Amino acid sequence: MSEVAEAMHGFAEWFGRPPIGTWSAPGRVNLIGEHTDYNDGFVFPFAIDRRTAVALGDRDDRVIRVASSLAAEPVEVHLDELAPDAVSGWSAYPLGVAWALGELGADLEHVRGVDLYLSSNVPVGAGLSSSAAIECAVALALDEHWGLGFDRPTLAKVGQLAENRVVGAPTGIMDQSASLLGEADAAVFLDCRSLDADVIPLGFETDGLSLVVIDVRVEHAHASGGYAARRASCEAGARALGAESLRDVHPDDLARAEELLDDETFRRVRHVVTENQRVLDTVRTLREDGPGAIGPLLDASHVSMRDDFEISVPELDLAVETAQAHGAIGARMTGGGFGGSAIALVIDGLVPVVTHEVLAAFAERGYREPAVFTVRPSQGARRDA
Ligand code: GAF
Repeated sequence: MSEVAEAMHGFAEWFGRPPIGTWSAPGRVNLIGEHTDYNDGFVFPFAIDRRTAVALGDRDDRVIRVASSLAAEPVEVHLDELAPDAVSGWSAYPLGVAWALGELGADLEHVRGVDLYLSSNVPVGAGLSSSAAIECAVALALDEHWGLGFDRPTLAKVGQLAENRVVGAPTGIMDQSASLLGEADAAVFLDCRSLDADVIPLGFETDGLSLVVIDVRVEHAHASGGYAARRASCEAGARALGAESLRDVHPDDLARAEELLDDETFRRVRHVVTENQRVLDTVRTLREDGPGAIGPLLDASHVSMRDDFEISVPELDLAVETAQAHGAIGARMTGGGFGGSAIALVIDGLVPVVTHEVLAAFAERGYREPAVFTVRPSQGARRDA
């Protein structure tokens, strides 16, 4: 059953009536541009063919009730009591979105409550933004149902605000932008300072290329630890260099940065500065020479994350190195790091070889068996029924 059919079915089972509408939003793979979004930089992610669906029914009172295939019991909250600390656990994502809509200007005093049922086939903890998929599906559903009229860039901010303030993860705007703005066979080239977005055809299918995801099944959490520490280092680096953000530091400034900064902060800064340039180079290379030519930029991005930003783990390095050694055009870890997934751009015919070799390499090292599968650049959030 598709996630849309499952959401409609689950809704009817829990709430005893059919939903009045069903919306869905995808997870994402970031092709390149990691930890650049909260530095006002450039990213180049795409929406994937794994989605979260939300079925919605109206109510006569002002209660929001959410149920999910992933949770044993529904959670409910009165609209007058929505606040960042009033919700926790998995329901912080959908209920946080309802709160964030109000923060960004929606008049929630005159809307009625809703029942929501969520169903997803975006793997959780794989670094493919299952959280953004929930946020964006719910944001679009509530926006349309309540007639709020927010545009998609604003809905992306709603999802980010829910994640930052309600879930408590200091993340940027990339994942929600990919989930809301993505299109089939294309990636979203986003300037995270101006929020200008350009949807650029990838041409994977016409050029006979597949995007292989290797979920190394090492769990990460962006609400704690390394992610926030990296963000703090970037902000400290920008301050020390007298820049508003690392977006304003350019490759030519790195020699001066090396003199001014301690070694660790310098390497954090160098990653962001060179990664921004790699995003621009990837977009240009894609346009001029096609997707088969972007491999070296993906490879260089991984080295930078491994050595300078230090967000890779041995399992991600093994996935990348094995894919490269067996014919991948390019490979890198994707997402926030410390676990999650690696991606490899592979000629269609070599997918079975890369898959086999990655599984064999993990078995030989005694690592947990990774999940290896292909994803297709797909349409962003939409109403399905
Ligand atoms: C996570 C965050 F949610 C994004 O905002 C981004 O910073 C990414 O890590 C790293 O590029 O997915």
